[in-house]
Amino acid sequence: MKIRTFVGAAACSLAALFMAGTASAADYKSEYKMSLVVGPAFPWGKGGEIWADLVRERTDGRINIKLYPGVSLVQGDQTREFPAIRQGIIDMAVGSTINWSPQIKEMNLFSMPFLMPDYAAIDALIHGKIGEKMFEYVEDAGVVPLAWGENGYRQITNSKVDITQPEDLKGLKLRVVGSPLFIDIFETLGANPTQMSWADAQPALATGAVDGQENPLSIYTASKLHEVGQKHVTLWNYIADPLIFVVNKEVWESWSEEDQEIVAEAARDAGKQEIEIARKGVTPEDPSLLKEIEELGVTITELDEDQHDAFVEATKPVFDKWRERIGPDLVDQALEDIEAREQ
Ligand code: X2X
Repeated sequence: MKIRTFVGAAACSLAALFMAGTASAADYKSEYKMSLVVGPAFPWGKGGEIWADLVRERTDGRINIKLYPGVSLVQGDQTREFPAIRQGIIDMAVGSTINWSPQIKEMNLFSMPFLMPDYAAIDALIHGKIGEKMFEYVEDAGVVPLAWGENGYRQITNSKVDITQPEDLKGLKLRVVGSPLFIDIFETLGANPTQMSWADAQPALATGAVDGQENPLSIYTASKLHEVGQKHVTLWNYIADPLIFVVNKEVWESWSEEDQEIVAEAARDAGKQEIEIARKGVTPEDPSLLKEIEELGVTITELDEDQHDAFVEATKPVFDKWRERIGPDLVDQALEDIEAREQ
């Protein structure tokens, strides 16, 4: 009797081992939760939706993903998204490098003022050595990175003045995102920045608690920021935040190799499409979105070279300070790769 129990138990644990190794269908959840700051009305959320749809189709429904925009799985606090992915509160995400910078300091690289002068520079970084390094940092933090996307060049908007020079920012109350680098940039420019989540930003703009904010124009239009007094837009291309498609590690390891490959390829396909959508209407070749914004009674200010250089000069102390914090080697590598980019 005793022997029989022992043999039975051994057979059971062998079976358990075997199951764990092959990721049987029984390990799959009926639904996987994808975190996003904004939903499919925005290029960013659209990218998440494309990824989820491709995965559902290509796995014949084995992997079924539900979108949670508004970072609702972390009560709207986007700076807590990355730890929640690590912990498994979130199964997968398409997240901005800005929002994960509090946990991975190297991600601040993309928020260095005036680092990336054009789209070719962004591409040189995300598809080059820097992109690989960033994926290593994500992996070291225990999360599986799969593909790049893009939120976009962040333009400054406000309810008071047409900004053409650093002095125009003096005393402006601005909502900024959750990395201290943004506080440094705007304090150096003489503004009065306050860090708050995107969820809190919109009511703060509507009530006039803050005068302005900075975000890509796709976020500006889809959120109808012209309706909350943001009638002055200045195109200064000071920062662009890439997006990263990721999966929680345990979830990843619970999938068969075949399904891992499907999810990874779908992320790359979705990322590529998302970047195209994010750049639509806001490039030198296709400025159609700018026209649409002007038709809403908004003033769009473009900087000439001297005006642009004045901002670069004014933010240089912040660049130098954060070069040390992020890691001089990483920043210098980025500068080198941008210098060598194909135009
Ligand atoms: O909060 C923002 O400004 C947003 C939506 O752009 C990010 O999540 C980085």
